[in-house]
Amino acid sequence: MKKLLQDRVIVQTGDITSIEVDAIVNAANSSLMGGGGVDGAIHRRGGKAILQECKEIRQHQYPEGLPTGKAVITNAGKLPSSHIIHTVGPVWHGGNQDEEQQLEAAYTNSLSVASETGLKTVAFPAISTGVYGFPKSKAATIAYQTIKQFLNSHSLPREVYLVFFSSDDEQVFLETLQTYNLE
Ligand code: AR6
Repeated sequence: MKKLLQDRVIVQTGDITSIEVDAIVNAANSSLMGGGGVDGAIHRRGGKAILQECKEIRQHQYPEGLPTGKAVITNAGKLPSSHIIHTVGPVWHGGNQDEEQQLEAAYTNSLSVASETGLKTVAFPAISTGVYGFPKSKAATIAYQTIKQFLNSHSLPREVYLVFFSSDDEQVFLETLQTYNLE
């Protein structure tokens, strides 16, 4: 575990579905109907109430699906966190299809939803770095710089947790920050 940015960013390894924060972020897909990876784990452990609210959002707000880079908030069902912020990261196609800007948007829009809802603590998984194939080191740079920029101009959320599923992934993230002198 490591704290950065005057302790407002906490980097750790673990299962994000076990974390008690105001909101955990879901690396969802546009359907908002669940899937594999962290999305599957959240819906499995959180139960039906989350899916029910996702269905309502699809019906009333996003009939075509949640566009890549956008974010919406729901209840967290049986999970220990209070809310879920669902966002859709980009699928990695090699880097020439706006993937970097879309990943940045996924982080910024998730943080904006948290801030507007008055949330103090938010936990992110490494969006797009699993099934969607975004290179981990590149994603680390974008995630950290985007969060840093947001926190510099907003008092909420007060703390952002970056939760990696393996200590190897946490290491890649921390080494990337060191390599590019981003801390
Ligand atoms: N806690 C923390 N991190 C996790 C967990 C967990 N419980 N489970 C996986 N990760 P992914 P994506 C890490 O594939 O790349 C789904 O099918 C994982 O090791 O969950 O954005 C959705 O429905 C990786 O580092 O999300 C979409 O269709 C990171 O979370 C698609 O996958 C993201 O991996 C989204 O793909």
